[in-house]
Amino acid sequence: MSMVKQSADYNIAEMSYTALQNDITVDGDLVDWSCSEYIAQTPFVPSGTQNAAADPVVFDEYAGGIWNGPDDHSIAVAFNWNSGSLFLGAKVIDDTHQLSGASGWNGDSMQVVFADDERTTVTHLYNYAWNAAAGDTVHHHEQGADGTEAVVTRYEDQGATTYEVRIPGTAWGLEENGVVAGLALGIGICINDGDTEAGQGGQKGWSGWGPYAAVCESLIPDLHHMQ
Ligand SMILES: [Ca+2]
Ligand SMILES: [Ca+2]
Ligand SMILES: [Ca+2]
Repeated sequence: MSMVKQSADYNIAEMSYTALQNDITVDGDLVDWSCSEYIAQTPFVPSGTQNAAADPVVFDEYAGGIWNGPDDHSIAVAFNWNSGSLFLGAKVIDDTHQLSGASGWNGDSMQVVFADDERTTVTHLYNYAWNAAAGDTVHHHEQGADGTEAVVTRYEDQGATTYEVRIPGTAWGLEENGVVAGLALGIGICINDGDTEAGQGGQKGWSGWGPYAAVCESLIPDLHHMQ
């Protein structure tokens, strides 16, 4: 099992990840991810408030958002699979939890985009968030099959939020328990931050792994490759 990380001089096209085969319980407790390699704070070209010629960042401020450093927002993401499912796990360090309504993107939330292995066609767009007011996890299946499971948990005392998501292999047209080693797909993860300080509510910036594929789905080359 291995993961190819970006080179020191940062080439976005080199980023790929080989997921571990592992059974994950979708319950908000990341203890079952302990053997997984996490991708954390990967740089990306910003365009929320800058242009594509800007240096890569680990957080892109947007719409007046201000990033105060890792305690404000920082992420680690991992992937596992078993015969029935692809699993996504994320831990987000975040000083305050804020979500506007029951949105899947306007505030603290995770947006996931999948594409085909050639990274030319978006196949799935899924958004998840913790809706504290309702005491429930938001599932927003924007594109692709329904039937994903997600638990988003806010640990207020730790200033942290976890995301655990199960996407059934049937969402890719595979048979029940038809996921096998060697399958590959394109993936982008965008994790948004909104905060409770004045003027910081809603989608005020993001980090992620190829986040522009999720925020702006026309930027397919931003997607990474996973098998
Ligand atoms: Ca778990
Ligand atoms: Ca924050
Ligand atoms: Ca937040």
